[in-house]
Amino acid sequence: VEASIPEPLREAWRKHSASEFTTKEEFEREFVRHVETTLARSLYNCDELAAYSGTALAFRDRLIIEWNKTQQRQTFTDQKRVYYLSLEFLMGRALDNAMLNVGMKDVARDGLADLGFRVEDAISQEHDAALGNGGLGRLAACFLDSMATLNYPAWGYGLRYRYGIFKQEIVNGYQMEIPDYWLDNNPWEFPRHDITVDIQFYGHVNKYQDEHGKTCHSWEAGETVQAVAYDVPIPGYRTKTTNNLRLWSSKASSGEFDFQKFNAGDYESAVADQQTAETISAVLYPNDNLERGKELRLKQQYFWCAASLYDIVRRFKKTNRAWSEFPDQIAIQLNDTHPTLAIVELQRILIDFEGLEWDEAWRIVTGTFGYTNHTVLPEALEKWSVPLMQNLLPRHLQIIYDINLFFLQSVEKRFPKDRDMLSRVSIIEESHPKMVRMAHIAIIGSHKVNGVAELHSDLIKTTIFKDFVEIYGPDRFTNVTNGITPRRWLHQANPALSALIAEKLGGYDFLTDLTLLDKLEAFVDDQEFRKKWSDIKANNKLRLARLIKDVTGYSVNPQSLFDVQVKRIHEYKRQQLNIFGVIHRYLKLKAMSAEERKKVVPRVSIFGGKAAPGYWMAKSIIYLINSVAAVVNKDEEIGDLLKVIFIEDYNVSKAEIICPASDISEHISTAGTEASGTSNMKFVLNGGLIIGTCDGANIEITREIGEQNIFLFGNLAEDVEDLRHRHFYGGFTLDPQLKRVFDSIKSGTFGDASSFASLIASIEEHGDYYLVSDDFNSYVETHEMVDKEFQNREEWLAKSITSVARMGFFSMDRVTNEYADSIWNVEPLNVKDDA
Ligand code: CR1
Repeated sequence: VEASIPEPLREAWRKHSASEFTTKEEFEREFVRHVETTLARSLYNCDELAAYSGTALAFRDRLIIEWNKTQQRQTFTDQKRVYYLSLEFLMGRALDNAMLNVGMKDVARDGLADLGFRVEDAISQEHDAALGNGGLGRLAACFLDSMATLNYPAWGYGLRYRYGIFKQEIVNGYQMEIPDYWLDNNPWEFPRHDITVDIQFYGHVNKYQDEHGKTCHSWEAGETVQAVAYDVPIPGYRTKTTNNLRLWSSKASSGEFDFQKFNAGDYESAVADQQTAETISAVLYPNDNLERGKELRLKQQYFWCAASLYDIVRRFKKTNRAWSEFPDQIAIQLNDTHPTLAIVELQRILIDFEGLEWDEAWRIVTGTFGYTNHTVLPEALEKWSVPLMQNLLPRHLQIIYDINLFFLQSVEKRFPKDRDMLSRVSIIEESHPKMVRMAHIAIIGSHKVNGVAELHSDLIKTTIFKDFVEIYGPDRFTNVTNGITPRRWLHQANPALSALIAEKLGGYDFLTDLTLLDKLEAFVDDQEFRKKWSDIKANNKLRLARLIKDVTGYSVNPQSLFDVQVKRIHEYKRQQLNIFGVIHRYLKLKAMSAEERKKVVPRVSIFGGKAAPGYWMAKSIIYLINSVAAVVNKDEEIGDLLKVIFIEDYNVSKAEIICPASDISEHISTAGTEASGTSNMKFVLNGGLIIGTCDGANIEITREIGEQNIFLFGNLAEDVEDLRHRHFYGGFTLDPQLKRVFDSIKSGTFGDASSFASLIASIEEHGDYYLVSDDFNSYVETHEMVDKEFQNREEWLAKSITSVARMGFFSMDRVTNEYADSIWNVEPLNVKDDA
């Protein structure tokens, strides 16, 4: 249907086309208009939440005007586009980001002040958009910011979960999960009730011959669910580009619901069906680095992949290009294996609906997709059982078998008689039941596979995907080390530091070219600059101390060394190593004389992070941290020398307060297990030093900032296998200091010892898979060095400034450009000022 207005009538449109506020008065007018009309409030009942909403709506109007223009521009120039498929987008709050990216925060601050509000209070009313678990989801959000900032024609595609990651409450030391219903008062999404796709499930496949005698397949659905698009505008920083994040919501398909059961008088079950359909997009699976093979999760994946591909293909078909041009026009990036079904779906569209031959279709598919691997942990690698897939997606399973057949035939030719190789690389694992290995489809169906930091990219080539390197050669595999957006993680989270840097560098250009930070090194010895730098850190620590007081009730001394570990709770991330280290410190303090204690650097050990609800060991770690906190924090003999804090419900908006306030942060995974880590970058960019293992991006951070500026400890990835072996076959004794820690736990110092028995047993008795004992001594000694060096405040400051100056490499913009050059082959769209 042509919905475009004919040319003679367009004049009236153009005359009245929406315009953007630019002055304080105009902002105020928009704000009051929205409060009075959109919100139906008045100056007599405008609270802070309404002030937030009024401000957000005024900014939303601006974004949507730019969004419209951007979409028109991108359609008009018809360049190659990028589609970033991610099951998680951990966006956090949008208002502050919109204000800063648009460059109107000061206007809003002044306007709100005239109307009786503080901009900070309005901002803090916003509920985080938390459609993700951890680093993988946050990386997707940083991508969106960067792609818009750099003017790439790029869309994100995801699911519109009704419930984001659960809200964590700590009750008597235990984690409790509260549903996160985040959609009330969310002004940032635009429902597109006209953009819907019917998605099939179950049913069977019909095989038939067409009029030319060709064998065809049609999938007769057993069930249909409707996908409805919701669009979220993504503003770039200081650019006219506002890109789109399209999230799909599930709904009963109208044909299904309305008439069949309803007319049969079965109203209740008709409504129940509707609810079943809606469960598909109801909830984000709360696991980080763990897959559990649940049917609903597979349904989510197919629902989202099928809807997104339908949308992408529809847009492509409007251009009337030949199918062979598809990979020249479209790059699709798979954020981990979660969207792997998109590969199968595109092949299905091309052969079942568009009538292409297999080989031609497959060339298009592999030319289009790129796959990013984010983990080598075996428990996180996705596998779906064949019977499950057969039942839910019968046609897809056939296509997967065909992909596998052609692939294995080609492998067999090159490696004749290597049956082991064939079974290792097969898409199908010959277990009971048989399993579909999603990573294998992702590799076979993509032209590039990348890891997210150098060590990790090397590891996937030499371990989990070794055979594929032999088959395809090393060129299919590449590395793109992760980054972070400096807009949110410096400018927004740490406005004072950003302003100080801007003052020295003569403006904010470093926010779009982070390598400019290197000019800061010239000021390392500038006394006045140092003083300001250190005052900013002190203020950020005060801000965190207030947050700590608010959420835990504990008062901490902001002069103490703030030692932070915030991230998902996981055995491989080793929060247990940290809390055992804290107990060791406590025991040492208790054994000291009053005289000795005077020389001690006071410390606050700060933890935060969620455990997957079904991850018992992670929950025990949280309980241990809180149990230690309960004992240590009220020990008057110890006082300020040691405080232990668990900040509940760690999320993006809390990270924005925590990252700028650390003196030291912990990135202490067992070597070889943390693919990259990205909070390590956030902490260093905000002037904190880090203690870490030689793992993930810690290694490249060290290379950039210099090893004198980081506290590295522990065994290397190359030694992990041998060490694990030793735990089982003798030659291993528990670290004696760790043993003392265990003894004190077992004696009941921190409450009922049985609560911590399995945690200790995993180390003492079950092989210490994460090598806590092996690294304990080196960890403790390194912390002693931290204490010592922190006392030399001038030296510490110099390290802090030097490190920030050398962090340019970790900008998400470098990451985005690398993907664009080496994987997507796309160019930014040139945005003219008058466009
Ligand atoms: C990794 O564990 C990495 C992020 C983003 C995570 C973390 O080290 O920084 O990805 N992996 O690349 C993950 O969630 C499912 O895998």
